[in-house]
Amino acid sequence: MFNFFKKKQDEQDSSKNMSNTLKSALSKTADMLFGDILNTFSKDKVIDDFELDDIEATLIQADLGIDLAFDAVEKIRHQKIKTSQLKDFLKQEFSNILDYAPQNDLKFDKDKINIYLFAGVNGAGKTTTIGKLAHQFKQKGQKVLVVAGDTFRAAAQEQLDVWAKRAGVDILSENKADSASLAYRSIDMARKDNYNVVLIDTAGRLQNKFNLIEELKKVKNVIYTKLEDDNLETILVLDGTQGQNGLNQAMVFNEALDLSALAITKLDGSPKGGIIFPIAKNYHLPAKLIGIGEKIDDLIPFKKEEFIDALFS
Ligand SMILES: Nc1nc2c(ncn2[C@@H]2O[C@H](COP(=O)(O)OP(=O)(O)O)[C@@H](O)[C@H]2O)c(=O)[nH]1
Ligand SMILES: [Mg+2]
Repeated sequence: MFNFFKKKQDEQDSSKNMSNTLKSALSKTADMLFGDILNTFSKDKVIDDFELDDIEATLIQADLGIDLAFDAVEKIRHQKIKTSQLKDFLKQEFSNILDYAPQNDLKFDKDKINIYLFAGVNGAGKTTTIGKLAHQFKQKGQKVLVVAGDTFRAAAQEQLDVWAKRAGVDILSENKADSASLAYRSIDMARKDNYNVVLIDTAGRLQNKFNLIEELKKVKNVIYTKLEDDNLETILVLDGTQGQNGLNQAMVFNEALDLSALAITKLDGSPKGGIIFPIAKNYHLPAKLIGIGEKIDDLIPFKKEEFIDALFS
């Protein structure tokens, strides 16, 4: 289904197909939330306590987290929301929650060197997301360098190499280098060879939290010392199937990197897209990219209205 849409997609009709693709990708989250909640009411009446408990449980199950679910249910109770008003109420409520995070696109300035530093636990989808994004930038005519900063596993570097070839972009990769020195050299290389997009991969061994944080801080500091402008995006990649674990990961990586964006992956296979809401509320961290499959085209920009519409369609 995704492929069918994609094959027909071109620049002109991409926005329409984008929302179809998003709807398909979010259908599991939407079904869980609203298949359950909204389809259980037959007649229009004020929502009762019993139903409020159901709504709260459903919101928690969809990974909104206990606090947001509780807040929403309390508002429904106090405002005596009727069953016919519930969908619009929740839509507005969800939209408001996302406003805790600044809603803007991925930073990009064609006249600068744009650095994108990716962090996240192993398996979250960092390398894949970098490959997809490299492809998108390349398609738009940018000169792209990917940096194999996950230096602990040879396989991780090889995997990025495969993506670089697929996207037709250059790679900076070196055995046994540390990620901070690679990041340092990547910026020199970008200046010298006129790359304007640099995508940096990193390791994600959360088991050794202290070392991981120190290493990431070092990478970020190196980048800061080399760049004059605010053209760095620090992106947390979260596996959308992991639900509430994402909150803890946001805390750890935010401490290390003062994150500026969220990429949420695997929403094609997950009823858990709801995690972006508590992350927006607690960390003011905006979702900017959504992974909806394993292929090179399966990455779409996050747009608040589209996301909410897809969730409530
Ligand atoms: N279905 C699906 N799989 C994904 C997506 N993004 C990544 N993956 C898969 O998740 C696995 C781990 O991804 P990888 O990029 O290696 O994660 P990393 O360890 O964070 O670099 C791979 O098998 C990817 O193909 C996505 O958006 N959807
Ligand atoms: Mg990787």
